[in-house]
Amino acid sequence: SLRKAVIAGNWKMNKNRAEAKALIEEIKPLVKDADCGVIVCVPYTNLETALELCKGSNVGVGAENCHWAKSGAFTGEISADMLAEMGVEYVIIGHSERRQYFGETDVTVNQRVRAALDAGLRVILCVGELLEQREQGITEEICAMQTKVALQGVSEAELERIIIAYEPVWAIGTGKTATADQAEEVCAFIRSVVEKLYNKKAADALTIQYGGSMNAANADELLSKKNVDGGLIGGASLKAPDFAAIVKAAS
Ligand code: 3PY
Repeated sequence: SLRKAVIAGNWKMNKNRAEAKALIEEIKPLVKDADCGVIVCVPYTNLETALELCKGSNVGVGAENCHWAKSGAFTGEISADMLAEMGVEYVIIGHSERRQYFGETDVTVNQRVRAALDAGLRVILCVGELLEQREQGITEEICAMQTKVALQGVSEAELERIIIAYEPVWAIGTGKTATADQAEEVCAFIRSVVEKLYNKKAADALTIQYGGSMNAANADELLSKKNVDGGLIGGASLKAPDFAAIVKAAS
């Protein structure tokens, strides 16, 4: 890739506090010389622990979602301002599990992206097609629509705080990985969508990750592609040696 890669772990709903502490303590020395960005996105309950342990290191800390309102009667939700105030730097928005199980739509994804940017956060924005959509031949239409709606009202300057993660839904938690060519094809397509929305310079500077069962065994090939600028890592981010191997592949 032409751009510096970013490897981000998406822990999902895993790890209690003690486990989080142990995992981060194991990850830190393994990735300290990484020549790529390294981020761990952890459950809300582990953010304070992660921030404390990652302070002064090359490991950034992210949350896995945020609400779009600044505050209010939204029982159970966490605002972008609350995350920023803690010192959190990144937030994943629009992961397919949120779209599938929690009613997330392109519109609410856009609202959350706006809130995160307004709070000063950096966003890992997830887009990707379902298996039936790929089979119907509408992968590009779906990814273009998700990207365009999510970026509505986002300025070129703000785009610098966004990473897009292309995550084909059929490759998430299934153990199925897109081939490197499939990943490259869609990441390049998403970059072309961003170029049309903004310009070539902005599109060339944008980090576009692949996500969906990226692991220590397949990372090298996926990351060798010129439009794949890193990965959003599910299961393999829960084991320090595996996560570190992916970081090494990206360095
Ligand atoms: C996966 O690899 O399963 C992911 O969902 C990464 O976000």
